[in-house]
Amino acid sequence: MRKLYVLLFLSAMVVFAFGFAKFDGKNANTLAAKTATVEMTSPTGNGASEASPTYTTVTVVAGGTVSGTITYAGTAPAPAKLQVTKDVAVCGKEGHIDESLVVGAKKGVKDVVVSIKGVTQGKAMDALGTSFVLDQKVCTYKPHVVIVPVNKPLKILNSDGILHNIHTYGKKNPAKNIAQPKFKKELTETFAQPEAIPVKCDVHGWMSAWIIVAEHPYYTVTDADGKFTIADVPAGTYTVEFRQEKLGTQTKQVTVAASGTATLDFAYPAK
Ligand SMILES: [Cu+2]
Repeated sequence: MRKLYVLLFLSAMVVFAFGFAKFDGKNANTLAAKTATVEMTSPTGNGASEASPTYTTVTVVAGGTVSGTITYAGTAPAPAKLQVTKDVAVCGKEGHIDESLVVGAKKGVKDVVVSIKGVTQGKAMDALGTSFVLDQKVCTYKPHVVIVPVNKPLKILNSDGILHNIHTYGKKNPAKNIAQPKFKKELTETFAQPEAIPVKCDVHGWMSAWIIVAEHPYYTVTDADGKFTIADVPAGTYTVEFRQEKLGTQTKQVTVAASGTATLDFAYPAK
């Protein structure tokens, strides 16, 4: 009799397992979408409203493109030269400039973070890349602005063979203050909340960078000519945010047609 019970129990397990596997395979997208909806609307009242909105990957059919140029409407001063006051043998191999505002020959503004606000579904996060690196090289952060998705590892490299110190000043993410001695070529950090986080080195006061923690893949940074492109945008009307550390944050509306390209140029007023 007892054997019979065991047999029945095992049979039930097998049926359940197969049933679940089938459901899981066929309805994975539906399940993920439902879970996302529940999480976003759940009135838990325990601080969940501050959590990053859930992003769901879907197949973007006939996605459009937003592209444009961010300029400075005025004559920008040449970036200030920074004085190397420590570890000159390594840090002085190249000249250093203040990268907090870099305006190109045609007034294009470099390193403006461009993002589409409030996107909850669309292309895969991999559109931002699969490897995210902030290098410390000749005592400069490269790049000056790095985008990393939430909870994805950011590799922090020390290419200089001297002591650097990563000091992040997040408000939503815990601040980090990590010594990276010369033998520590690589360390990895993750960030759980979307935020623009200033980074400084306590050893070399002139070193400065930004880590942009992205909750969805519709983020980019302008190139040296101030140009940007964001592709595979589902058709619709969006608010696009421009963020520059010295010039501030601005938003603009844009409507993206299916398979279309919307041009969105913006000029920061002269300061
Ligand atoms: Cu340093």
